[in-house]
Amino acid sequence: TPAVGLVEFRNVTFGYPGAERPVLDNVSFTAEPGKTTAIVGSTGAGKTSLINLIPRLYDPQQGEVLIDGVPVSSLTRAQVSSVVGLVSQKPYLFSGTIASNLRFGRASATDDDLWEALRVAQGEDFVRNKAKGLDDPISQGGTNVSGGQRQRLCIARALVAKPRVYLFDDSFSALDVSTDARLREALGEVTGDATVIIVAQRVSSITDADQILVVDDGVIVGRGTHEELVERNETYRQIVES
Ligand code: M5T
Ligand code: MG
Repeated sequence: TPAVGLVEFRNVTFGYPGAERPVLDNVSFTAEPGKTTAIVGSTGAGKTSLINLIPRLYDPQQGEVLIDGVPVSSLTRAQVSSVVGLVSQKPYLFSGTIASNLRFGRASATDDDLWEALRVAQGEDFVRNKAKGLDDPISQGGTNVSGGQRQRLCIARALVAKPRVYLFDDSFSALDVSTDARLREALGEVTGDATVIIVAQRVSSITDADQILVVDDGVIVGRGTHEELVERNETYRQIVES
């Protein structure tokens, strides 16, 4: 049976190898299919560390991360990757072409699939303006495209793979406010019943999320909708005002 993509953290505590104290302390939450879960918190709060546990870039020392009730620790990285699409905070492009970078997660994708992903990721125009379009060369690390273009290509790559769980780690920060808004609207139309988890610096990007988790120094100190948190969470209010 195809995965649904229900993500669950159960009392997860995690520290980097050799570090004195954990960066995540007893974190529990559920991210549901068809819904958007946003994660906010100040720099160094542990947002990237949290999201990176889902595709098993690291494993927690205590507690469990589960997808559809199955501990990810019982799955290989390849098995998790077939369900989870991570757009990392430092998006990475490989030496090749735009097309080969977009097909990274799904070699069978057609050119139409790539253009559709680019449309959603707000990358269609700049790729059309490239001399060779989808076949335009990308240098190692994507140094021949701008930071915002790199971000959009990496978002498009995740869309091409059509995962059950989308993880966007600060993926919209290099975009101007109106591009950000267009992208998230288009994203909402295509992610459908997938699980979407968005780490955001810019709170305006996630005010419409179904659930917002406020992370402070490795602990979830608040959860709710934007309206609920503005009403009753001081840490969230500070983030909104900053
Ligand atoms: C949380 C440390 C980091 C910080 C804490 C990724 C990473 C982080 N850390 C490491 O020691 N090794 C690592 O590989 O963990 O960091 P984070 O999870 O990156 O925080 P964030 O994503 O909330 O911050 P930001 O700046 O992206 O908003 O003490 O040194
Ligand atoms: Mg981060």
